[in-house]
Amino acid sequence: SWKLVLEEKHPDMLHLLQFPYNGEPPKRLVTDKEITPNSLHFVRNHGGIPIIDKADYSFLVDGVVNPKSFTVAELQDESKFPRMEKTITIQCSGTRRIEQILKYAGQGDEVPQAPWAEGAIGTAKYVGISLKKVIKACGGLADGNKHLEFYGADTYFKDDKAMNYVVSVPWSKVRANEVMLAWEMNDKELPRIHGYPLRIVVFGYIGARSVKWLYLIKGIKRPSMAPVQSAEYLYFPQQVGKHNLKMTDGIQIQEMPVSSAIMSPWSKQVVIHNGKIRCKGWAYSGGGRWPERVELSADGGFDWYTIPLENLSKKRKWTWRTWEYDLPCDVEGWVEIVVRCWDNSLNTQPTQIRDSWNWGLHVTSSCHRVVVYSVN
Ligand code: MTE
Ligand code: MO
Repeated sequence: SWKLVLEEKHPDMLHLLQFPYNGEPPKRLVTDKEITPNSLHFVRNHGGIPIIDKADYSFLVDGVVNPKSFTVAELQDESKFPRMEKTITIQCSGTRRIEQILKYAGQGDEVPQAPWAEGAIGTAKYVGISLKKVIKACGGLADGNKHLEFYGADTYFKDDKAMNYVVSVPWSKVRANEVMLAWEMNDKELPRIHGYPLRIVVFGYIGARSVKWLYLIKGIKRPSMAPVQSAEYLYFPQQVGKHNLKMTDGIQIQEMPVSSAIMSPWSKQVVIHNGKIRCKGWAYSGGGRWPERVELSADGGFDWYTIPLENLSKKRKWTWRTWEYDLPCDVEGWVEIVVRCWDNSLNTQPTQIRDSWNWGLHVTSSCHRVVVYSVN
C-alpha cells in the first residue's frame, strides 16, 4: 500500500501513519483550492487498501424485499439510474485532534489516535447515483428495517480480531437522497486509496460513514452494533474518562457541528506586514448547513472583524467555504489570531479548546487560534 500512496498522493502529504495509511495535506495546501485535488485529499484508513479488480467486482444489497447484486456497469446504466453529480465536503471527526492532544497529553486518560491537524477535511466533486434508487430497485427495505449498514472490503483489527469496516446510517438519510454510491472523484476514476471501485458518500455526516471499497449494504432494524458505529465514533461528556468509560454515555457522531480553521499564517510565525495580516482558511458546518458569516480577531477574540462575503468561496449546501482576508492589526509583538464561524442556523463555535475536550478526542470545533509575532 505504500507504493499506492506514492502513486496516488502528493509528495508533500503529511503521513500520520504508514499502516494503516493516514495522511493529510500540509497547511499551505489545505485551502489552496476550493475543490481539493485528489492527490491532496486527506486519507483515513482503519486497515489495508484492498486491490479490487473492477471486472470481478459486485456488491450485494440485503435486508431488502428482493436481495440483489450489482456491478458498477449496472449502476452506470442511465436508463435505470439517473446519474448524480455533487460537490461534497468530507470531514473526519478527528479533524484538529492535535489541539486536544497537545493540551491534554500526559493526563493519562486520552486514547492514542491519529493526531490530525486542520487538513482532515476535503472537498471533491463525486459522480455516482443516489442509493435510494438502488434500494427502490430491490423493492424497498424488508419489513421493519430502518437503518442501512455499509460493509467495506478492508480488514481492520480490534482486540486482535480481524473484522471488516462496518457502519450504518438511518434510512431517512437515504430516502432524502443524501447518500450516494460514487465511482468518480473530480472527473477521475475513484482512486484506490479513496475506495475504488465504489464508495458510499454520505452528505453532511462525518467521514466515517462514507464507506470505501463497498461490498455489502444491509437493511437492519437498529443502528449497527459493529465497533466503528457502536464504540468508536462516540462523543463523551467531559467527566468521562478511561476509569469510568461506559459506551452508553457516548453520543453517536453523525452530523458535524460548525467549525473553522486558519491555514495561514501559522503559529509562531513572524509576520511582517503593513497594518494588515493576510489570513486564509476554511469554514464548514455539517448536516447541510453552511457557513453564513466568518469572523477574525487579532486580539484573542475580543474584537471581531467580519470577513466580507466576496472573500468567501461559493455558498453551497454540503460544502465548506474557503476564505481570505487582510486582518487589520497595529500591534508589534505576539498576537493571537482567532477565527469564528456562524452557520445559517446561527450556530457558532465554543471559544476555548477546553470546551471541546472529550475522551475520544473527536469534534474539535472550538475557535481555532494561532499566535504569531507581528512586525508592523
Ligand atoms: N471505509 C473503509 N472501508 N475503511 C475505513 O477505514 N474510514 C472512514 C471512511 N470510510 C474508512 C472508510 C473514515 S473514518 C473517514 S474520515 C473517511 O473514510 C475518509 O475518507 P477518505 O480517506 O476518502 O478521505
Ligand atoms: Mo474519520
